[in-house]
Amino acid sequence: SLAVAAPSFAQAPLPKLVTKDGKHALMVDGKPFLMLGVQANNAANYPSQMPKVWPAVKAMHANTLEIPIAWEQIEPVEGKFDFSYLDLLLKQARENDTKLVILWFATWKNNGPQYAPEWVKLDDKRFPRLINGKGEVKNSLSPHFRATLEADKKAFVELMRFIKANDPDHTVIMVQPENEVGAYSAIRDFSPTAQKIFDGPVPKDLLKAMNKKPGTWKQVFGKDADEFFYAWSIGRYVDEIAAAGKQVLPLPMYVNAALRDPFNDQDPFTYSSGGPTWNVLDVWKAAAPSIDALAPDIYMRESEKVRKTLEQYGRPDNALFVPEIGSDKAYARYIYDVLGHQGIGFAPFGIDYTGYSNYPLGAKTIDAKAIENFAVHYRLLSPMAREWARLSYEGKVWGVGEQEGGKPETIDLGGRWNVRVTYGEWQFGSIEAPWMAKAEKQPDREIPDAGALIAQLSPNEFLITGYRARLTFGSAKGERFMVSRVEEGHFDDKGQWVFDRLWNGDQVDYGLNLTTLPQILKVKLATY
Ligand code: N0T
Repeated sequence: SLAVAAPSFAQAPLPKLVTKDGKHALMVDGKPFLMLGVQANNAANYPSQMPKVWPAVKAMHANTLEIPIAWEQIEPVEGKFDFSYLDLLLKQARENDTKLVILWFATWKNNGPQYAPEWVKLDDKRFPRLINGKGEVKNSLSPHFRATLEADKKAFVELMRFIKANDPDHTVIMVQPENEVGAYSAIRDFSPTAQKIFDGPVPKDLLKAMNKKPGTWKQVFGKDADEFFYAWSIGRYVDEIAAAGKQVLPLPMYVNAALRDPFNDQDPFTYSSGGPTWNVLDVWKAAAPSIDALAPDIYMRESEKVRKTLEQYGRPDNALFVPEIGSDKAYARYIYDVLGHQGIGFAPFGIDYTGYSNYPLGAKTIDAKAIENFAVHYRLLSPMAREWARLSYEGKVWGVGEQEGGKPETIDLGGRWNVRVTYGEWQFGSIEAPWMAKAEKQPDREIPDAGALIAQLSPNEFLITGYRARLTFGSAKGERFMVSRVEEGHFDDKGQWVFDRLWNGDQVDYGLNLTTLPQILKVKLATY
């Protein structure tokens, strides 16, 4: 056989979002990557703040930092670009062995153009704002004006050029064009320019995607017409910017969403209308083919709502990615739900020591204690992050965060086996057993903080880990079975499994109790 020498151009492979059989992986350095992220506060994007950011990234055991780059920062004067901050950020990220997600704060940052340069946000004539249904001019730029789109696109392309030229090893793994796009207190732009487009025909691509017959927006979409029109308009706008950036450097790009009520129809006047909320995901998919994922920013604490949101955004045609979630303890357990829904990444918002906190959305203060609420999970997961990402992409995985009240639940593991997850147990006995009635309750059970992960390794073999949860395997069909082998081990720094010991006796008699220690088990089931 011929031994062909590998070519010597050691170009690192480009990060990429891939999909196979409806499952997704974020490929980094050519292999599935699990992003254990943090997002820095909005105004953390200056050299003066970085010494307050990196220690928080370290304390979290995060592998990725999401951080803004503001349009006003790179193009303070039209046509004159300054990438000194990004240059420093790239160097420091490499020194800190941390990947980056760049957040492009430009035309829209939570509906407004606050991060656009003054030459944009103070020039109403050239860059018109929208007019809502009541005839009020709002502080949100309209997506219907070419000048705004061209200006934003030009700056974004410069940004991507800088990344391409200065990041050959792909420290930057994803880019988020804009931030929580859409408009508050307006369903769409009602300016004469917008109205004219609205009164025209629905574009063919959208008709096809939504399986609709031709007509005007009102005729085709009825009561949803205003919001669908706005979602389409913003989607096309963002898509053109993303596509131009990808021409330069095709990094994965996603759009983050300020959410609406996950269960009920909510008046779009009361949320960020036009953004990729669950009711317009198909509109966005058709409008923005250059966008790899539509991603929920989660600021709801109830597990019912969070789980519903994960179902809505984790689809065969949409990789689940949570680029923002609240920073207090009640949110930390959702890492397990996100991974259970084959999520590719997770990032609590506002994690740095710059002194800001967004309570009541998140924690009252961001300090070592607040960070530790998440770090316990990242410490557990980071040595196995690559392995988990591979199993999630190629195999079958499950995961649950503790629900309110520590409600137990049983997970079906594909037909033959199931596993019951219970909380608040001591390692010995069962809190449901009458003879345990006098035992004390487990401490620190007010805020749910537990969770469990399960991955199938072979038909009768599972990898499990988690935090403060008991896992009890069962036979779905009532077969006579036993847990025949429970191996505790860990992943070394190359991601190789290392055997530590077998669990047996007390360690297995009352289910498999995962505590606050980082424990990973390989469990074999057998019938007799
Ligand atoms: C987020 C963050 C930052 C249930 C808020 C959340 C970030 C942006 N917006 O700190 O501004 O840049 O993406 C909006 C949440 C709306 C309130 C939901 C109440």
